[in-house]
Amino acid sequence: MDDCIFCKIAAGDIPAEKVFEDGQVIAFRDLNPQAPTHVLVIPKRHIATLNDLGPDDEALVGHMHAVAAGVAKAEGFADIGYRTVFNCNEAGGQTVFHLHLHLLGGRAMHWPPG
Ligand code: DGP
Repeated sequence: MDDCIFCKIAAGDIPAEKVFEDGQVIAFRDLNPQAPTHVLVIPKRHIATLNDLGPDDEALVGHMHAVAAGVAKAEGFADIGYRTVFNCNEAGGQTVFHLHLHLLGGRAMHWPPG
């Protein structure tokens, strides 16, 4: 998508601090971190929201979680704990309409979330 900021990050047209990349996904640090570690895991292929997943995307979503768990381990907080979040559409707090999994770690999380 020409006007998608995360597609531009995936293409390398906009810089981001990448922490992981493979053929399917990129993980990079959030511009506006909400925790000591705040990483976004995105598919390289444009998918707007969770509602736009197709039946063939289920493995991709599982892979995104596995990548987040790997980053949590690499960042040193896998055992103490962390949070992963998909925001979906406006009421869910989504502001960038390219699927992304938030990985938040390095502090205690609260429940319920705001
Ligand atoms: P959400 O509200 O779930 O759509 O989260 C979007 C996140 O994306 C938000 O935490 C800020 C982050 N973000 C927006 N633009 C950029 C950018 O250009 N670079 C990086 N690294 N993060 C961005």
